[in-house]
Amino acid sequence: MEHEVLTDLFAKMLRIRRFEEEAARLYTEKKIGGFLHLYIGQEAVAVGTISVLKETDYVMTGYRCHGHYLARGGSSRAGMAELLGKETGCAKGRGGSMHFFDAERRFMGGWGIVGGQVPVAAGLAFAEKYKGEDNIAVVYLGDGAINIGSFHEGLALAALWKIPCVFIIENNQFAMGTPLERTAASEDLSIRALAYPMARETVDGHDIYAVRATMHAAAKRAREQHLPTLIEAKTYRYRGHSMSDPAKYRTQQDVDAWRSRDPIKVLAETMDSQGMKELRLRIENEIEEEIQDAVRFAEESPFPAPETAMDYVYV
Ligand SMILES: Cc1ncc(C[n+]2csc(CCOP(=O)(O)OP(=O)(O)O)c2C)c(N)n1
Repeated sequence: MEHEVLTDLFAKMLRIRRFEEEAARLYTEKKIGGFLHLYIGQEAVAVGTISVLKETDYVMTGYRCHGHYLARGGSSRAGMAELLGKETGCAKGRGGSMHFFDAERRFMGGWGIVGGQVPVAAGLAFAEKYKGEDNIAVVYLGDGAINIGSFHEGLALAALWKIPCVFIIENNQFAMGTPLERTAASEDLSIRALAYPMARETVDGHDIYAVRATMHAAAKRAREQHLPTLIEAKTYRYRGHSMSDPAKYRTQQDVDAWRSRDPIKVLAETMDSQGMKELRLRIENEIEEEIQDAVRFAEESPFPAPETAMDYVYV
């Protein structure tokens, strides 16, 4: 892989990791209200897939959305401010952790209802095809979303109407505290694509090279042939479902096994072995400064004024 690409992927994954580690700290200091679902461990999926998209493609995801927002180029400052409910946040402090949004970057959220984002993304893809644009829509969902009606509605229409949509199941092995084997009869989640039918792929979500190659093929299929793809990326969240989950339903050995192949650690080692250690250390410092700046910015920003509570409410 070219040095420039390697450096970019490393920086983007590290940005997400450090952003969320700081978010966890601020949460325990009670500076963030509501829920906080961390993406830590899954970074290679968002960064790898989004890295092959065009700026005009659409991206949508569920409530575990900080990683996708940052991978899409969302600002650390506006993301951190959103977590703290500040006016300067990417959703003007109205959305919080689960509802990051950045229309300029075509990042359409942050969606709290499990699977609800799937047909909405299919609609975005349909609109692009209808208008004759060559943009595609990419939507992320958890393994817990594949038994929800809206998942099947989205896929059925995408196959029927031949729309440029890529559906990515981030199989992090658990839906809250429920392991996958208690909710799905097959370990292979991509077979769900066969019913509609549409192309399907399974990829190691810790291997950013494989993730990029898989996404590249799916994006090309969508862009050039208007055909959807269902991708299952096998991954793992190192933290609990949300900050309030002590994750007692799994062993430390399981977590350590995934951590031993940590995608950020792997890329750091690759950079070092290719004579890029100095550059890696410089990037680590830059990311650290960026995240500390984002925390300061968020803490110093004002809360939305009470009289603006009804702004941006359509009905
Ligand atoms: C329709 C709906 N049902 C239930 C919930 C409550 N809920 C929130 S997260 C979650 C688990 C989803 O797990 P998964 O889709 O695997 O995503 P992950 O948290 O692993 O990223 C559930 C059941 C919800 N938000 N929406």
